[in-house]
Amino acid sequence: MAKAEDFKTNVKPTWCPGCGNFGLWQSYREALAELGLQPHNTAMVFDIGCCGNAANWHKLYAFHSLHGRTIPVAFAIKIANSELTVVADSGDGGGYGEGGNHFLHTCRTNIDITYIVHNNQIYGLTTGQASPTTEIGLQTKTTPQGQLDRPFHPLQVAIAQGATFVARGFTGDPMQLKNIIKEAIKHKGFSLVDILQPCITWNKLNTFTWYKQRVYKLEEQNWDAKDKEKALAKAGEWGDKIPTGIFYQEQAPSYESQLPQLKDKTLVEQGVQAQDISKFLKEFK
Ligand SMILES: Cc1ncc(C[n+]2csc(CCOP(=O)(O)OP(=O)(O)O)c2C)c(N)n1
Ligand code: SF4
Ligand SMILES: [Mg+2]
Repeated sequence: MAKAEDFKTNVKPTWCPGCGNFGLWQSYREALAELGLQPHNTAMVFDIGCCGNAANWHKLYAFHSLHGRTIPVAFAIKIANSELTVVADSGDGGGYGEGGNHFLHTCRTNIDITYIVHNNQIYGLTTGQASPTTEIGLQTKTTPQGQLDRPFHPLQVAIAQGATFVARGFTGDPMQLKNIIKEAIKHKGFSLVDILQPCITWNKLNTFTWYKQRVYKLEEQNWDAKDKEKALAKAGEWGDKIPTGIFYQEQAPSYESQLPQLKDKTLVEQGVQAQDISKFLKEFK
């Protein structure tokens, strides 16, 4: 049985002291251990960003991909070896901006991967530009007069696009966060966990205190996560009150479980054989 510490390398994190990412890192390790996972049967794909640097301090199959491209890599890993637990890990910039198209369309597939997004409402690593989730009015390096665009609502988008598990956590509540991550990984299908992760250096509005004053837990409100219409409305709640927890969950066959090519064996177990493609090439003559 792996312990939480078994998922940790001895590389020291370079995050700013006090960054919300520390809480998430801890919740991750505990969730993986409590699910009985092992470093050799868990793959995590990281984006480029402060969040993505965690590729260096997670001991498992860690892949540091390109900005906005965690989902396609995670998708491919799952198709190649459907027995692995696969997690894609991104920031709000990479996940909802550069990788927005992957996000939109993967919600529709129900591939069994978990998508964790560190939502600090800012481009952190590149020193504080506005991201898709930046609040209207926030002054950043790219919006010196204040952000004009309306923020992207990842949970509403995911529900509308057909995602079968949609949740929000907060790094200031590591216990709830761990439990959400566990449920997301256990879920058979595409799961989104958007995480409120304060960037203490570049986002001076959405601080720990700002979130603490607003967040409340759905599980304390007798929430029915099967009601899609209510989930869609609840996912739009943002302001004086910000709900956290599992907004929506439905059971449906996962993408890879419906592929006839994977019915008997995973792709990696099938080996590579030479195929005669001359018949197809003749069509182009
Ligand atoms: C295609 C591409 N565009 C832009 C960049 C530059 N870049 C690297 S990290 C980053 C910001 C990352 O922000 P986010 O995804 O929110 O992660 P955070 O650093 O906040 O955790 C940007 C713009 C890049 N590496 N590749
Ligand atoms: S810049 Fe922000 S997100 Fe990046 S490590 Fe520092 S506090 Fe964390
Ligand atoms: Mg960010």
